[in-house]
Amino acid sequence: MHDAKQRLFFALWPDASTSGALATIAQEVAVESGGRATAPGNVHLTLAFLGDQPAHIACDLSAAASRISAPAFDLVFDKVESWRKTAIAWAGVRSVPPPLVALHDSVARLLLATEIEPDNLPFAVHVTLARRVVTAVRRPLAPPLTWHVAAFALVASELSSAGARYRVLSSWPLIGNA
Ligand code: 2AM
Repeated sequence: MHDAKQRLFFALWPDASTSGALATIAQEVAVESGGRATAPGNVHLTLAFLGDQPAHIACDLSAAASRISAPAFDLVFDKVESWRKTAIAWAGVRSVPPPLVALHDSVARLLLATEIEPDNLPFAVHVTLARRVVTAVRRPLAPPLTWHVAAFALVASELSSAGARYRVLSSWPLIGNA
């Protein structure tokens, strides 16, 4: 039987208020850098990019991800920078909270157990704000933006003529979430 492919990634997906705040910053940074702002509903932080996978894999991944037990944490975005190679501008954190590293490690172990090879790039904690930037950006984000991370998600990237649209397939709460 034909098994369609899905382009999948694990991500931290912001709540509506954080998403709105990041989208506003994305608009400012797009103007500043000459890039194109990330669409407001697409703002996220990638934990692991899985690429094209057979559609049935999402079920296996969801079952495995539901067994991850990790604490909630705060992410304080306090800088905006850009990468020349990929021409993206992004929001980042000076201090990476240990629970984020632990969650990333748990997801990496899950992928190993599922025999999926994510890309081997080191985990660079960033939220993409704008693409195709032409002017470099490197400045503090003032005031900083605090995102209370209360869940992580499995997301599908769907390409259309209007660009990529991300759809949360499942999400799992982190412990200690009020
Ligand atoms: P980003 O995290 O820098 O924005 C879905 O494509 C998400 O996975 C995007 O957020 C994207 O970049 C991230 N990603 C990581 N590695 C990728 C790759 N090799 N190809 C496409 N997207 C990738």
